[in-house]
Amino acid sequence: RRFNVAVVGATGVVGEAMLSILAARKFPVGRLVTLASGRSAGGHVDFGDDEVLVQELAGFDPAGIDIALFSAGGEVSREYAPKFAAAGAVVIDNSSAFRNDDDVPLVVAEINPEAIGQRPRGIIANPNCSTMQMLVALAPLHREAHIERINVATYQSVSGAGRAATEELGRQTAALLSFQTPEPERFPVQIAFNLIPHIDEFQDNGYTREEMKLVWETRRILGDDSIQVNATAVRVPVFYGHSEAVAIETRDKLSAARARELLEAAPGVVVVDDRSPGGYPTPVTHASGNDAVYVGRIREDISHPRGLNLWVVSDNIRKGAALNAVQIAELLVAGQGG
Ligand code: A2P
Ligand code: 11C
Repeated sequence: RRFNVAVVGATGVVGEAMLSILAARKFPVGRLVTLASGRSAGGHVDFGDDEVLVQELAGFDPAGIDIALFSAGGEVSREYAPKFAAAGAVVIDNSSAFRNDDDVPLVVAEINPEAIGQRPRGIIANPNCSTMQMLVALAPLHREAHIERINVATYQSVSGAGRAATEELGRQTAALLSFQTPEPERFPVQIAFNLIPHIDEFQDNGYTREEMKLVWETRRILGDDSIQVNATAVRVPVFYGHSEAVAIETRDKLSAARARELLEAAPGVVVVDDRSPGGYPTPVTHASGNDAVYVGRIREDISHPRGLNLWVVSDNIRKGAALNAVQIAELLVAGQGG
């Protein structure tokens, strides 16, 4: 059987990756519909060797669509995902619109695939990229030793903020190297040759929303409200690939050697941990354009008896967004989770 698939936000960085991953993994696509705003309707996007016409989302009739992959921002999802679901599609939504709703499963393919079966609203949420890669690495450690607390600092690439932000890093870098002073546009301050400790909106408690997503989403995906998460999310001048310095405290002692063993056996994880120059993953040398979550710098915390440190790097557009959405679609067509 083949499935009629809609990609909403098909011209964006995540939409483009969804199309390329659907084609590369030979997803059984029947009709493919690529949707975006009126700004890019009439243009074309690549799907394997084909070019597909981009249509405007507003006014599109979703009847007959089996699976809709949404990545056009929260507002678009809030308005259109329920309409696609009402027309019979299963919506896999990459925005943050429904992630905290109890009746919308929040799924990482390697961790809680069974959750896709409980989707009363016809919507499945794809986690935020920074949570996704962290939990692909931490879930096997949690199962073994029970994580009580996570301290994480993220180093997030500009592609997480979309195509325009990615272009801004390129433009600013070129301008600064030509002795010009560019005005910031998408980012609040200069991102080239800089770091910005601010992603998404500030909350009343002083954390940003990106930091709180690491708290909320971790608890939902691991199904454990007792896990404490303390996060600092930072934007860095890297194009593709988020990195995270993760420090966990476990209930049961977990040695670095055992953690390494668990991670080497974990689905979706590649351990790169040679303790030598270059023997660790970085966004450019390992993550960018690849599917895995790379883990290195595995070491016991010298300041805590049951603490462990990890360095986790992954392509935020692939495993962090598009790949996981396609993996969920594959679980659906394989009939797993009903
Ligand atoms: P468009 O190209 O027409 O602006 P990115 O995260 O890389 O910026 O991509 C965002 C994606 O979401 C793009 O495909 C963009 O389409 C799409 N998008 C943004 N706003 C809307 C909207 N109101 N309706 C449909 N698609 C939208
Ligand atoms: C970033 N994590 O890197 C964000 C992008 O909740 O889906 C994704 C925001 C979200 O900027």
